[in-house]
Amino acid sequence: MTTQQLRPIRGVHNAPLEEFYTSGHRTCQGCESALVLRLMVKAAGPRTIVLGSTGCMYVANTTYYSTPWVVPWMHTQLGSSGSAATGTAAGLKALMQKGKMRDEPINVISFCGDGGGVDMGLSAISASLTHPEYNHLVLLYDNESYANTDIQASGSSPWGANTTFSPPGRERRIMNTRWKKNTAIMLAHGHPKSRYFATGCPSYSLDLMNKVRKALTIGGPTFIHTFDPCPKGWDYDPKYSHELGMMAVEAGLWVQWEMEDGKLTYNGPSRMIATGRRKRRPVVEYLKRQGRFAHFTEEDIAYFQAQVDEMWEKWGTPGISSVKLDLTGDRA
Ligand SMILES: Cc1ncc(C[n+]2csc(CCOP(=O)(O)OP(=O)(O)O)c2C)c(N)n1
Ligand code: SF4
Ligand SMILES: [Mg+2]
Repeated sequence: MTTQQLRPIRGVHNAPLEEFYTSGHRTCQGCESALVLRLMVKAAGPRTIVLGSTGCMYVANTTYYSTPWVVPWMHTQLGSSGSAATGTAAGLKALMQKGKMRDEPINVISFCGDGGGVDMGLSAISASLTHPEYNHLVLLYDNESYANTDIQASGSSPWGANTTFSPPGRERRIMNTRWKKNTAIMLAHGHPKSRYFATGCPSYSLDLMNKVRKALTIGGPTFIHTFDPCPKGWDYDPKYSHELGMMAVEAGLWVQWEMEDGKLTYNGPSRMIATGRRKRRPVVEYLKRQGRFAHFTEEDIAYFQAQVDEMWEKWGTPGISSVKLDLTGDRA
């Protein structure tokens, strides 16, 4: 099956004016996950089918009899974004081959949250990435918690964050002792036949829209992971959503990259940091702006900074992957 040839958008002034995710949703003010979906489908255009797993972006978007979706949209189970993507792409292909529908390139995009993709549906996403015969994009929007059910910690929640699963106490301050899972590069390393993987952030809207376009144009199964500030779960004034996304990237906490046919490149500020043209901002500025880290002591902040420093200074691919090549370590 061929794909739509979606050309890169050169500058925000050239972004399409049409909206396919409009009014009718009930997400919080300043919800960056909602903005991700708006940019995603704006980039994809009208001949698109969207599938969405359970979470804020299902529940708040499709209250009974109201929806912001202008394109066809279907809900799928919390851990099923991968299987819904494969199944829909396979179904379309079969119908077209049998002549039961017009043979035309239709974008299939399946989205899930971090609970749905980093944790519960990881195996289904992995399976979907092993089927080069089907064209689809899985977009994982990461608000760093199971937000819809009241902000439980997920495998993508940051170390030390106050969530309903990890409330700081008098005896023990740090309850979430896990470091955020490195999902996108794990999937990129593990699925060599899939041609496109990327990270994104709605604070860099053009970059995100062009990544969606590239993923849909290149064909086969593709994957994008976005970083989405969430005013409710992260506890800050909604007007700072965009700024927080930029601060996370500038602190080197969230790294903007893409991998096309196995070639990995840094994008935007992450590229400047990786090439030494820009210094990372201290993480304390980012942490202090959010209520979920309000219990942090100087020692906690220093620990957090040290972990980020290690990502950039000790990892094999700075900020992205801890894997290092060592040809001297053979014990034989
Ligand atoms: C199998 C299953 N377990 C639990 C739930 C309850 N549930 C609905 S939404 C949700 C949170 C999903 O979190 P995430 O995927 O991160 O999306 P977000 O709500 O953060 O947008 C949970 C646990 C469910 N719908 N299905
Ligand atoms: S809780 Fe967070 S992710 Fe959910 S609608 Fe509100 S801002 Fe968006
Ligand atoms: Mg979530």
